[in-house]
Amino acid sequence: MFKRVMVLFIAMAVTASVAVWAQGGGNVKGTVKHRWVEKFPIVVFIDEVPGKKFAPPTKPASMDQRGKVFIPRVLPVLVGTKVDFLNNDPFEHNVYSPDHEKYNLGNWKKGEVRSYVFKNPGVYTQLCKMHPEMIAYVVVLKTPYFAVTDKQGNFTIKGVPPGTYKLKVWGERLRPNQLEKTFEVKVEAGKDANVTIEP
Ligand SMILES: [Cu+2]
Repeated sequence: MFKRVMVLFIAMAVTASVAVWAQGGGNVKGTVKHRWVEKFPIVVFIDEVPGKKFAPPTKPASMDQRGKVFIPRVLPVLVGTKVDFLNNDPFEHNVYSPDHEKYNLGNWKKGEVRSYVFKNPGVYTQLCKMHPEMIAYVVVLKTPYFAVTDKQGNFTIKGVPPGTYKLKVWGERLRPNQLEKTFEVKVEAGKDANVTIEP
């Protein structure tokens, strides 16, 4: 009887760990400590997984415009992702970026959508010619392993394959030397790797 229970236990344990592995790894969880994090969200991301390229999502990401505000203010996407720019204000908006290859999507009214496919990694500032106070950022990354901080600076990057990685951060209030810093994290299947990041 005891033996049979043990066998059953071992079988259950093996099944559980295989199931965890099949789900694709662990989570990177933590907090970014920065004085401006409440107002200005920070992107935490795995910069590179050597030898791996990732297919962009088939579903577009989106950035809205409401009350003369881009929502979200900071939008991280995997390189190759299409972003739909919406307008939910009862007046026209424009979206352009002065960065990298530069673009201007024109002006459009409520309910219409203009899209852009981000083919190069980097940070693209989003501006509106009509409302100079409007600003947002599309952060184009090389891996799909990224997250944005909440008002307390907390973040979770889900489903990271087991391994050791270098995390990086991007935020509009971070200085160039802070953007260069890397933070090592070891991910194990089915577990949370906890990190505290002080850029
Ligand atoms: Cu506008």
